[in-house]
Amino acid sequence: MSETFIEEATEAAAEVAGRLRIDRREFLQFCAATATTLGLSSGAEAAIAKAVEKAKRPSVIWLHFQECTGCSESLLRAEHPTLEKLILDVISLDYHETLMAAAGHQAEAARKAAMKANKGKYILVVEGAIPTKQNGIYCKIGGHTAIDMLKECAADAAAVIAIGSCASWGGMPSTIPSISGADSSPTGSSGVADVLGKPVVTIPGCPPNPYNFLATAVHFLTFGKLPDVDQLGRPKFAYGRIIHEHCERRAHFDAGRFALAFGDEGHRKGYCLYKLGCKGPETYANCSTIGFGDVGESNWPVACGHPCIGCSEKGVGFTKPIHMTAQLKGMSPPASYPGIVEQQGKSSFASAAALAAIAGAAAGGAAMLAKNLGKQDEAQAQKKGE
Ligand code: FSX
Ligand code: SF4
Ligand code: F3S
Repeated sequence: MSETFIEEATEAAAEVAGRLRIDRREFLQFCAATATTLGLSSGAEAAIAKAVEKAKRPSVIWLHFQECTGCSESLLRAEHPTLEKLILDVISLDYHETLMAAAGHQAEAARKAAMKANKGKYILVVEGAIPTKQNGIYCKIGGHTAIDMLKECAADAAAVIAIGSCASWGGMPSTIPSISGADSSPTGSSGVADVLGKPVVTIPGCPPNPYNFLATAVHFLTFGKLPDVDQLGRPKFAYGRIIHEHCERRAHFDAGRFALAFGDEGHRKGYCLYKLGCKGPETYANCSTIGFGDVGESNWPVACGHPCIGCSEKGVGFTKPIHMTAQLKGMSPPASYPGIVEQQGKSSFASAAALAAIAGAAAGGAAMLAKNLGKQDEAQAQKKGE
C-alpha cells in the first residue's frame, strides 16, 4: 500500500468520522474488518474508506413479506461500532415499511417516487418469504399481493438481494407441518428467486449476520458490483465454508469428546455439540468466524452452548429435527489444525486427518471420524458394565 493511499484513506476516515460523529479509529477498524470479512487483500480497507467517504449512496428499497422482522432488527440492534449509523450512511434507505415515518398512501407514494427517481439503479432488498398459494392472497400490502409487489419492484432494480432465510428459500414460514400430511407450507411460502424465476443474491440466516449484509453493500459501493456468489446465490466470502471447519469446539469433535445431554459434564466443559444435533457439519456460513450480534468475541449459537440448527441452510434449518445428528460433509481440515509434524514429534489425530485429506484419502478419514464418534459411547458402555 503506498503512503499516498494511506494518507488518502486517513483523510477519508476523518471525513466520515466527522460526518457520523464516530471515532476515526473506530471507522478505520470497521473498514479493516469489512475488508477481512470480504476476504480482500491488504490495502482494500483504504479503498473501502474512500468509497464510503464519497457517500454516493445507492438507493435501497426494502420490502417485508412473511417474516418476523428479525433481519432488520439484527441490523439495527448492534451498538458497537454504531453499525446502524454505518448502514444508513452506506446506503440510502428510501423505502422500509417498519422504519419509515410514512404510512398508508404516503408510504405507497414514497415507494413509487423512489422507484421512479432511481429507475434501473436501486438495490431491492427483500425480507421475508412470498406466499404463493391461492394467487398470493395471504400477504397483501397497500392492496397488492407480495407476488405483484415483488415483481413490480424487481423489474427496475439494478440488483436484488434476498435477506434472511425466508426470502432466500422460504425459511421458517415454508416449514411443512409434520402432522397434516401436507406437502408444502399452508401458504406456499417461497423464496425470491423462485417467484422471480431468476437467480438473486441471497444472505440466508434467521436472522443473518448483519455484517454479511453490510459487507455486501460495501462491496457494491466500492467495486460497483455485488460480490461473487455460489450456486445458491450466497456471497462466497460468507458462505464458502462449513461452520464445522472453524468451530472452536472442533478439537473436541476430533478427539471424540461430546456433550450427550444439556447440562451434563461434557456440556459444562464445552465439548462438541454434534450428538445434541449440531448442524455445523452441514451448514455453510461464517457464524463461527465472525461471531454474531456485535456484542463480543465468540458470540454465536454454539459458543453459547446451543447446537447450530442450520438456520441458514435450505433442507437443514426448519426441516431436520433439531436433535437429529448432522450429515458430515466435506471434512477438510480447518486452518487452526496443528502442523503435520507436531513439535513434540508425535502425530495427532488432527494431523493424521490433515494428511488424509491432502492425500485425498477421504475413506480413511471418514473411518477415523466414525471411530472417534463411537469412542465416547464405548467408554460409557464399558463404564456401565463395570
Ligand atoms: Fe425473521 Fe427476517 Fe428469520 Fe425470516 O430474518 S429472523 S423469520 S430469516 O425474514 O425476519
Ligand atoms: Fe462445532 Fe457443531 Fe462441529 Fe461440534 S459439530 S465442532 S459444536 S460445529
Ligand atoms: Fe444459524 Fe447455525 Fe449460524 S443456527 S446463526 S447457521 S450457527
